Parts: sequence; structure tokens; C-alpha cells
Amino acid sequence: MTIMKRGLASSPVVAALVIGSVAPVANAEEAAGEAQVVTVAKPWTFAPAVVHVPVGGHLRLVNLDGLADHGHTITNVSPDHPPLFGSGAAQLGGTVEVTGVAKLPPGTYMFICQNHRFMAGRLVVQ
Ligand SMILES: [Cu+2]
Repeated sequence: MTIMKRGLASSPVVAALVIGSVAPVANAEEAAGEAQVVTVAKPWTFAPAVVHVPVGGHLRLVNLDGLADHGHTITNVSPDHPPLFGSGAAQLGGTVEVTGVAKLPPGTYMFICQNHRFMAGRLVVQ
């Protein structure tokens, strides 16, 4: 038994599991304090296009699209009410917080980029 424990502790698999534990996790309670990230990694596209955030969680937007002449936002759109969440513009290389996400009840919310309204994505709070 002791030999097995030593073998496990020094194995690459265990090391990988320990490293993996600091990454965002699926468990909603553990992940509530972690910020999920949407990246504009190539022009005009949110990645992922559907981002999942636990109830009470946070969202950030990173602009890595390689174009220096404009910024992107995440702005909620709904026919029924004003935006429930949104960000300022993330310039090239920049990161902005999307405010209002932590207060959202579970559901699916549409968002666009206010500067390029054809850029669209979905936020799923669960
Ligand atoms: Cu944009």
C-alpha cells in the first residue's frame, strides 16, 4: 500500500491533476469566484460564441484580434428591457470586466459588440 501511494504521488498523472485543479472547474459552487473569459481572437468573432458562467460568476472580455484601430464590447441585447450586463471597449491586447453578470438569474442571454453589432454571442448562466 505504501509503495502504491509513493508511486501515485510521483506519477505525471497526479501532477497533471494538481495543476488542473487551479483551472476553471465545472462545479458551479467552486467556479463562482472564477471569471470566465470570452476572447475576440480573430476579427469579428467571439470565442466561445456560447459562454457558460455559474450563478454569481464573472465574465471578462479579451481583445486579441490583431487589429489596433478599434475595440470590442460585450453588451446584452433584449427586446424587453435595457441591457442587463455589459462592458466597456477592450482595445487590442486589453481585458475588460463585463459588469452585471454576477447578478443575473439562471438563463440564456444574447449579447453583441456595441461597435460591431453583427458580432453576437450567448451567455448561459447556470
Ligand atoms: Cu467589436
